[in-house]
Amino acid sequence: MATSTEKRGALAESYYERVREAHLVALWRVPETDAPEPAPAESPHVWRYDELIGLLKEACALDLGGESDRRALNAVNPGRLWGTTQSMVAGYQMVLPGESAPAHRHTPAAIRLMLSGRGYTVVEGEAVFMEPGDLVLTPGWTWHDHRNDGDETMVWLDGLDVPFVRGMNAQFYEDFEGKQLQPKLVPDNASVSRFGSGVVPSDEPAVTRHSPLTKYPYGSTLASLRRLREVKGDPEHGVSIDFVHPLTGGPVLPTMACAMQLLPPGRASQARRHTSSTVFCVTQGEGYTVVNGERMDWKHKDFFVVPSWTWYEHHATGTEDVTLFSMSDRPLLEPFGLYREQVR
Ligand code: GTQ
Ligand code: FE2
Repeated sequence: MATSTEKRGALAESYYERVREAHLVALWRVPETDAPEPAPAESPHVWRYDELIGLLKEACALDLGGESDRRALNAVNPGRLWGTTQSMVAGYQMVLPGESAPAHRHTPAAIRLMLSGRGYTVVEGEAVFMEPGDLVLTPGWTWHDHRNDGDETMVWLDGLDVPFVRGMNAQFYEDFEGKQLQPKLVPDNASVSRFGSGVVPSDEPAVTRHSPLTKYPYGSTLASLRRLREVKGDPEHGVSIDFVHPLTGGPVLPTMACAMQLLPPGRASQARRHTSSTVFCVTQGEGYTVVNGERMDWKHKDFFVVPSWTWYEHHATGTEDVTLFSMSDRPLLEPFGLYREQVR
């Protein structure tokens, strides 16, 4: 009896050995294939502005960062080896007065959320001026360089879809000829003049995959949120707006959607979870987010991650309205019927 069990065990072991050698795996040994719901590897986490700024200033003092031309610290999710979520990387970038970062382009798309100082990014020949709270797009494969001609240090949040693009083996990168700044080819802020007021020029028929509007200024974002709050009669859970492609109404980038919500002090957003993962950045005020029952405190300019399929709700504390910027990978899920959302 015992011998036959032993014999069967030995045969099974030899069987699995040969299955492995044939570069196969038995479905009945991969429980993940039938996982009933997402179990993301990444964890919720907050990156604090004050702490990271200290580290960026140290990089300036030590003259580090020249290797990459861009002084950015990218957030590594505690549950991952690399990347802030499975699809996105976020982090702060610092450009000192008089500094610039040479022009280059890459297939990963990027957003910048300006946090401190002012200056500009040139995107495909258009100088796009940035002030705190402004959202600026660098769509995939567009030439971009960053310049600080002023006397204040510029700091912004970078958000890129690098983990997704690399995961699909579709990353390409190029330096601009001679690693120079690119020439300005159109008037400054040209895309804002064209598309920035809720109207579109009648003779702009070509619809690009990404929004043709390069900048979404914080002043108009905040004004829209305040108007929306008024028409909704000061709603209990605050208000939220999506940044959209002016010609399609869709997300600003094919791989990343951006939004901004406003929560008055003492108010909280509805608890929700969805299959997209999200990076939030605090553009105003202070508060905390309850993620899977745990409280994460945050204040102005901090950013944090809420992984896929994880319950969360934001609370505004303090005396000022909270505005929370968010970027998510929802556009990567929706076309395939993979986006799901629940509200408690
Ligand atoms: O500023 O162009 O954080 O290309 C990572 C890659 C920023 C940038 C990052 C980039 C940039
Ligand atoms: Fe770049």
